[in-house]
Amino acid sequence: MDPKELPSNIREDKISEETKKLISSLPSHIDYQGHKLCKYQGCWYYYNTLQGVLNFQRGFQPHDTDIIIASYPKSGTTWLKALTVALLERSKNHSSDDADHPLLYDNPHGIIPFLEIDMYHESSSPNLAKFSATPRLFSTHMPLHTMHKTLKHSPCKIVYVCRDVKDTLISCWFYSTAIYKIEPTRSVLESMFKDLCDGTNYFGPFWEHLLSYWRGSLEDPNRVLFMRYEEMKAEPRDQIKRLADFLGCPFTKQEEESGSVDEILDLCSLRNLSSLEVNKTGKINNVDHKIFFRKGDVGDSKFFLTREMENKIDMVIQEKLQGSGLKF
Ligand code: PAP
Repeated sequence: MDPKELPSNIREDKISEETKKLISSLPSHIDYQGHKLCKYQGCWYYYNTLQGVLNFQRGFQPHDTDIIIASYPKSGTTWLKALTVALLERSKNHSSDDADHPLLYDNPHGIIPFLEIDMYHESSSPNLAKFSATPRLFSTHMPLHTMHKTLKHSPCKIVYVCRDVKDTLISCWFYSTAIYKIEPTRSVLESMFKDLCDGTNYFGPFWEHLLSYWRGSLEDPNRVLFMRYEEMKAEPRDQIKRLADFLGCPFTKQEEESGSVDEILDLCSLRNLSSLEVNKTGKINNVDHKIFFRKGDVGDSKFFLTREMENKIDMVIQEKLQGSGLKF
């Protein structure tokens, strides 16, 4: 595959001489497609992503009202972004059936870009003119500790969504093979499974990722909201109200009575978003929008992982999360 057809975050064409030097001193790993990763501040990145992380750390100036949507990849980011946009659009008097609603014209990832992947991947001082409205909405797959220094004195809000890691593995298997335009074979799955368990995958180890936000949410629950994909699926009304409360835009009694909660859930449903023209045909960073929408089922992994694979992941989770209070 021509490297230019790859998403830019996987490539290694944006790294500075200084970053090259840094990379030569870091632990390294190669993924199943031969792409190189390195471990920086406890987390594995493809080289261009590392450059984006460094640029972010150097240049990002948080505003008090910023909102950052954070996640480990394939945990429900697209859904959470859509819900956040829809909740905040209410203050602009946009109801979910307005013809000019932003979700009808752009993919949630286009509306809320990733800091390290989209915004800071080329420079530590990107043009933020597009972000003049308040609150500014950003997203990230970086672990919380990597943003610690940059956000230390900021009261900005962070919403983290996590998901059963077995389901994220299967979701990632289908997503990454779709990007590379290869078959989702067993041998690819086995290789991704090994990297996941060894903690050597992109944005891994997953347990460090989960724990950084889990601890952050315990230390400062007004600043970090910890959500779960499975709870959002099981009790969507309660979870969207929880999100609205945290973001400081709770539903009024009148809104609840007029069905506004369900309208937003319908607008942001996988079925609805994936049926929109913009998500059937558009692209972001060389990735077809439609690849972000697949099944969205809880427990899908049981159809693809062997019992041994499930047991191994469960064992790793149990061992690594022990004593943290975080359970799956
Ligand atoms: P990202 O890390 O690339 O941003 P992310 O959105 O976190 O991906 O995860 C994609 C998963 O969320 C997919 O799960 P699956 O592969 O198991 O099906 C995708 O189907 C699911 N998803 C996307 N949009 C929605 C939605 N509106 N509601 C529920 N699940 C969704």
